[in-house]
Amino acid sequence: MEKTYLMVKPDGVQRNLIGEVVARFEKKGFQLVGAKLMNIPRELAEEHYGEHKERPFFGELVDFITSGPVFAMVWQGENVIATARQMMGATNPKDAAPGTIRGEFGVTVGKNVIHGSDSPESAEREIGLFFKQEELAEYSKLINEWVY
Ligand code: RTP
Ligand code: MG
Repeated sequence: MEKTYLMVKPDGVQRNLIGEVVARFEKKGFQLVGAKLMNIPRELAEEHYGEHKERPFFGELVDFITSGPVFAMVWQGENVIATARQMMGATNPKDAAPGTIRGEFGVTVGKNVIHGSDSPESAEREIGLFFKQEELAEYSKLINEWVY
């Protein structure tokens, strides 16, 4: 089953949006397989956002993501990577469609509430950065026949 890495960013945690975000993915029909509240060490943040190392906002991005606890999660389900990105909305909340997480709860691109892996390669890499294999749960009945 496809898996993705999702994370409520420090702004979302401070604004008490963890439950709202989790509820959306649960109600959609995806399964939570790993979750933890944590502070991201600076080196991990730099590695996670390594693709943006040369961008002018890199320092700010790392400062922000390490500024308070994040809620790190792994979710699974059919097409969960792409569907989660759609449910999150565009990177900049001003362009995010109404009904999406960033469209409903964000205002600025820097504080856009949630992170989600953007490809199967990113998902595998990011899950590996944030979770050990034994931190991921397995469901004995993987398929909910009322969803699939
Ligand atoms: P994310 O990685 O956080 O899920 O967001 P994304 O794929 O939609 O966007 P990405 O291009 O990967 O950018 C990562 C995060 O960097 C911040 N950003 N700031 N100041 C700026 O112009 C700017 N551009 C991007 C955003 O918080 C974005 O989520
Ligand atoms: Mg990204």
